[in-house]
Parts: sequence; C-alpha cells; structure tokens
Amino acid sequence: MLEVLTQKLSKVFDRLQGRGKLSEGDIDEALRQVRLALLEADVNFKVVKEFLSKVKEQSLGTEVLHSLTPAQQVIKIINKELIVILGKEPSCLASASHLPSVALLVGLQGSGKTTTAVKLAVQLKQGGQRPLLVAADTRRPAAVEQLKSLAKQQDIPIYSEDSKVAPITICKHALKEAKERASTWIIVDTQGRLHIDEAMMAELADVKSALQPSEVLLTVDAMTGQDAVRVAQEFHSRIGLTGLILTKMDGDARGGAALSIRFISGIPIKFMGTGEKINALEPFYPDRLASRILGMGDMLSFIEQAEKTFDQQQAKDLERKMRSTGFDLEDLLSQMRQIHKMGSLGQLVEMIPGFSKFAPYSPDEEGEKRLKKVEAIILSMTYEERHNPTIINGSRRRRIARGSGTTPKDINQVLNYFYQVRKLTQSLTRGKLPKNIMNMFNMPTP
Ligand SMILES: Nc1nc2c(ncn2[C@@H]2O[C@H](COP(=O)(O)OP(=O)(O)OP(=O)(O)O)[C@@H](O)[C@H]2O)c(=O)[nH]1
Ligand SMILES: [Mg+2]
Repeated sequence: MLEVLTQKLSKVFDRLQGRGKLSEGDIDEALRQVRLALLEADVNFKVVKEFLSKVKEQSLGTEVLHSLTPAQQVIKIINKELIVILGKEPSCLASASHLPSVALLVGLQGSGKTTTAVKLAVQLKQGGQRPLLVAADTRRPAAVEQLKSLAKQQDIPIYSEDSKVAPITICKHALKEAKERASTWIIVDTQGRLHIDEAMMAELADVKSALQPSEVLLTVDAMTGQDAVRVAQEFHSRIGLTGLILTKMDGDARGGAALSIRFISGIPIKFMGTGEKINALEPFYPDRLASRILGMGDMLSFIEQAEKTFDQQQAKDLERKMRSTGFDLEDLLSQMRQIHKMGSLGQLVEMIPGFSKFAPYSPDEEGEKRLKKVEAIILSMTYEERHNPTIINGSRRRRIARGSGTTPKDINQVLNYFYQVRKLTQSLTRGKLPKNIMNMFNMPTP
C-alpha cells in the first residue's frame, strides 16, 4: 500500500536524520523532496501546497523539544499535518434513530460496491448487528447472482426480486422484509456505470428518498487517482454523500486519491478495502494511515486484523481438542492455515515500526511456500496416518514423499514439528512448560 511514496519519504527522512542541527536550507530541501514525492504520487496540488506551507511554518517556528532531534521534530510535524489532511478523527457508521438503519452503497462500475456491501455486512454481523443485504442493481444481468452467492458464502440474509422490478420497489419491499426479520441494518447494493450518468443519478436519488438512509457511501477505486476526487465531488453534489470507502488500497496505487479526497471533497473516509477477500475491509484511521505512509508501521491495525481473521469458533474447537489430547495432523494444518490467513509475513513486516525499509525483501513468498509444502505432505497421508502418525514407518514415509513431491526428510521435519506442538500444548494444559520452549516454534523450512 502506497509503497513507492513510503520509500521516497523514508529516503528524505534518512537524509534529514543524518544531520545534527537543521538550517532553514536543510528544511527547505527536505520539503522540496517531500513535495516531489507527493506530486509523483498524484496528490492534488492544492493539498500539497496547503500541507507544505503548514509544515514549513511549524518547522521554523517550533519551540525546541529536548527529547527529540531536529529531524524527529520535522517528522513529527509532517505526521501531524498528514493526519489533518486525512481527516483527523476516525469517522464511524451512523445508525438511524429507529431501526433498521440503512446504508446505500453507490459508485461507478467496478469500484467495489457489491464486494464492499458484503464486507460491510460481515463486519456488522461480527459486531452483533443483524444485517440484510438488498440486491438493487437490476441493470447488470449477473449482479443479483454475484451478491447472492457472496451473501450465501458468508451466511448473510439477502433480499432480491426479479430484475424486471424497479430498484425503488425492491427497496420498499426490502424495508418491510427487514422489519419482519427484525434486521438492524439494511445494506443496499446499487447499479454502477462507467461514467457519471443522468439515469443512474436519477435512480439513486429516488432510492435515497424512499429509504432515507443514515449512510450514503461512495466506493471509490483508490487506483484511479485524481479522477476519484472528481467522481466524489460529482456524486456528492448530485445525491449527497455521508462517507467514502476507498477500495483497492492493496494495489500499487500511487496514493493520490487517499491523500486528496478528504481534503478536497470534505467528505470523511469511513473504510478502506485492502483486498479481494471478504475480511479485507478496515475502518479508516487517519493517524494509522499517516504512520504507515511515513513508514512508521502500524501494529494496531495488524492486531485488529488478526483478531478478526482468527475464527473464534474454530479457535475454541481447536482448544477443546488440544485439551482432550486428540490433537492430530489435520488440526496442525488448520492451525497453520489460520496463522497464515492473518496476513502474509510481508504485511506483518510492513507494520512493524522501522521495518518498512526492508519490506521488499520480506520472506513473504517463503512463508507461503512453507505452508504449501506442509499442506501437500499432510494431504498425501491417509486418514489413518493423519490421525495416528505413529504408524508412519519408512515405507509409508517414502510413499508420502512421492505423493507430495518432497523427501522423507521433509516428512520427518513435519512430524517432528507436529510432535513438538502437541507436546507443548499438552504441557500447557497440564500447567507446566517444557524446558526447550524456545525451540518449539521452529517451523519446518521450505
Ligand atoms: N484488490 C482488491 N480488489 C477489490 C477490492 N474491492 C473490490 N475488489 C474487486 O474489484 C472487482 C469489482 O468489484 P465489485 O464489487 O463487483 O464492483 P461493483 O462496484 O459492484 O461493480 P458493478 O456492479 O459492475 O458496478 C471485483 O473483482 C472485486 O473482487 C479491494 O479492496 N481490493
Ligand atoms: Mg456490483
């Protein structure tokens, strides 16, 4: 996410920190570099100008804090002003005074409305709400099916009708259905077009006045740069928006949209989409994105992500199983998959303060390779072998190695790892720790 900008800023900061005392010339030179980096990232020039003039003013006029070096002071000011540009405070979803609350998702074609509608419903459900998805995109033939299938995968109820029915009618019926189901939120997926279009705007305005949503959220593709800003302004002036959702922030976007859109449009960014997977939606925290952009890492986001990804129920089942000492190779695999799901090592490294410079060399692929290998090995075992690995003798080992395209030595490594994890969990449940605990977490190497 915004790696290029982060790398450029990192270089500027390194150069600054190499100097003890900063002259006005040093600061000017650093800010000139920051300006170039921002413009190259396609940040709106008005935003850049405003941002730099504030940073400069404070860098020169600031009283000296003894705990910080001059360079650190400048970085601190840059961080503070970046947070201001991004919206300062996080902005949450607003619910209605009487239930159900309605969120209308609008945006251009392919900007991520349908995916985000489901992501949002899943988050609401995780937060204890009862969401109902509504398929009000009757224009694109496959749109209803796409929403239905995503909703089904996530076990979220959906309301849809024949695509000949007008969206406004579908929405009115959905409202009734939501009341019967005692839903607390309605999330409406709407049609999108390639460009701002009269017919689309008229339809959205109708749906809006029928539903009186507490949230009208525009999904904007972060990769579209300055265009995204124009689209947001247009939608806002035509139908009135309450918030923005920046999608595809995981792409190698230059970042201009993220940094300009709030400042120029005045509309708060409420969420950002960071991947195609359904759990890849994060509440938008200006301070966290700022520190990520500046390469200062973001542990908080990571922890939150990890908590969400780790399936609570699965975790409980696993724990129960471990306690009953029936822990087997299938459980090991599911445990490793969960850890992997929390984010690739690459993302992890990026989020640790000070490590962003090394991110391009992160052992990201290695982790993936390692999991794939363990997966291949365990899947090449018979049911009996997975549940009772003590029966794996030399000939079975050779067979498994052939089946998984590995060597008997690899099989041994996986089995050793498995026994270590099982021993550890058994000791933990008996309340004592094995002596060689530090060696316990050496996963098999690829
Ligand atoms: N990488 C990435 N892909 C995303 C993200 N959000 C959506 N996508 C992908 O973008 C594509 C379009 O998403 P949709 O949700 O279908 O977009 P839409 O706005 O509903 O499109 P229309 O219904 O055609 O107007 C899909 O392939 C999604 O998987 C994101 O945050 N990151
Ligand atoms: Mg759609």
